[in-house]
Amino acid sequence: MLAVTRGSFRVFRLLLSQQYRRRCLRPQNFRPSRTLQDFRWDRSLQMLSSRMLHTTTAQRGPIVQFKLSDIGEGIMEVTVKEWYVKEGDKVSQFDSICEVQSDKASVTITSRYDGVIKKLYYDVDAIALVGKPLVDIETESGSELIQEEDVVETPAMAREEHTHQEIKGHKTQATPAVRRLAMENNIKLSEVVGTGKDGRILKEDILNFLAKQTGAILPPAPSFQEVQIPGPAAEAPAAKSISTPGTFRPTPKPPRPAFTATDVIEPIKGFHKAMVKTMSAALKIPHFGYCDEVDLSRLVVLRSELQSVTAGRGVKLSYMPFFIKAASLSLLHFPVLNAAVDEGCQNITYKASHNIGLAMDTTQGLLVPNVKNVQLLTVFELAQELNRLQALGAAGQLGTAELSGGTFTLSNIGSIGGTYAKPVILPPEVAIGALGKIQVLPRFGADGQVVRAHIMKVSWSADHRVIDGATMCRFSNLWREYLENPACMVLDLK
Ligand code: CAO
Repeated sequence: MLAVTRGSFRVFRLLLSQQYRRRCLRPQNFRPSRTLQDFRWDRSLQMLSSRMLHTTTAQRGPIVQFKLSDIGEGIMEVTVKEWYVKEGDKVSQFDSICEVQSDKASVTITSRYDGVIKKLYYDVDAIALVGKPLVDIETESGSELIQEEDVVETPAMAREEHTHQEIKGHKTQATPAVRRLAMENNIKLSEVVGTGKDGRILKEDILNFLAKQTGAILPPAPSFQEVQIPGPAAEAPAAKSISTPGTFRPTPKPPRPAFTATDVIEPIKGFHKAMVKTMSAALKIPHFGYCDEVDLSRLVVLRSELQSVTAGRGVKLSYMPFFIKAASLSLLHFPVLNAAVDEGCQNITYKASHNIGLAMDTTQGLLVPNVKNVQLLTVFELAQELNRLQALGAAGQLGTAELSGGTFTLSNIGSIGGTYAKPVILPPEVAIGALGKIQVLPRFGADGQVVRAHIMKVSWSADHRVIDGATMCRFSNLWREYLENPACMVLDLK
């Protein structure tokens, strides 16, 4: 089961990591070969005819037929996931028109024009083809200027400014002024958490983002509170004096049972289609499985002591920063586990950075953002970064920067409630660990007495073509030792 589910976030991570080229929708009459002079002449004619027809067409401009342009990566078709407009709706520039999904990413199409939607070419869930019309917009008479930008060969920067397809799994709402501010500061909107209505990105959000990037000191993470994942974790007081392992996120309401009289067949598309491909690729890897249990009793005490400290600094401290840091410290001794192999397994690259991915249950489903350069971070910095990633995940705004470049993965299935798992490696990585829930169980203490111990099962998978069982086992032992004796981590922390 985990193997199948695991595939979904592998797909997101692997495929979203590929850099999309941003493209714009072009009106049907777009002719790249036309010069600026041609255009000015055309425009004079348009203005002249507009004046001549003043009484009948004063408020209306031409109907522009948008085609779905090439969005790269060899994508020839997309699924229309949602229309944000209907025929007859007024739209302004940058208003979202629809969400389409390829087998590699979701793309929000936004309007290039002020005008009225005249025709939608597809129903929801229909397949839209690249190069074919998507929507007709009757432009307003003042929209000639915008057409000019379509027709004139624009330099790369200007083209970027007028990008109307945005790669992300989430509809980003922001005014043109905010988009401009983001662009001028080289900020991707997909990486900004919007705090306005329905997640709209406000000017303050851009400024906050910028301040964080430049290291300016901000009040303790106020925006994090606003997008925190709901549930016990979010509601619990930040500085809990006792720790209660097993406080899991609430089980979501089970879907209503569905009874159908006949079998239902539906095509596999979008992310699921990509999951099929990536799962098939991953299963070519000979997986070596190794399981152990870790006694986290000392870590449970340590975390509960540190929780109030980090809370005072505006950061929530879970167990993940320790698991991740212990993994990084252990990877220093076993670099072959932080490696990548090429197709056909001809070469192995030992990665310098420990970019440790973590499976995350987000509003978009399972995603695997990674924490970059864990080898350089303190446990506190890791917690901070995890808070940021969780906030982005909760807001559906994890971007390519967070989702790409991972070198090793941990999947905390225990935070949902699982104990054991059989994780599937995310190619081209070579190892992955799945963490079970921390349970209070009886174990024998040093003097032979039965004691209450906080036990967590860990299940590793390694690519057996390049990693042998003994290496995996030694790595796991070292990782376990760090976690069972967290004070030892202090010795090895940079
Ligand atoms: N056992 C017991 N308790 C756990 C736990 C575990 N394995 N993992 C987390 N918890 C506790 C946390 O300590 C926290 O408790 P407190 O409120 O006392 O601090 C609470 O559960 C909620 O933690 P969290 O989920 O907010 O934070 P986290 O850093 O532990 O986990 C993340 C972060 C991203 C791993 C988690 O939010 C998440 O998305 N988990 C699901 C991952 C997933 O779906 N994996 C399955 C992939 S297989 O297809």
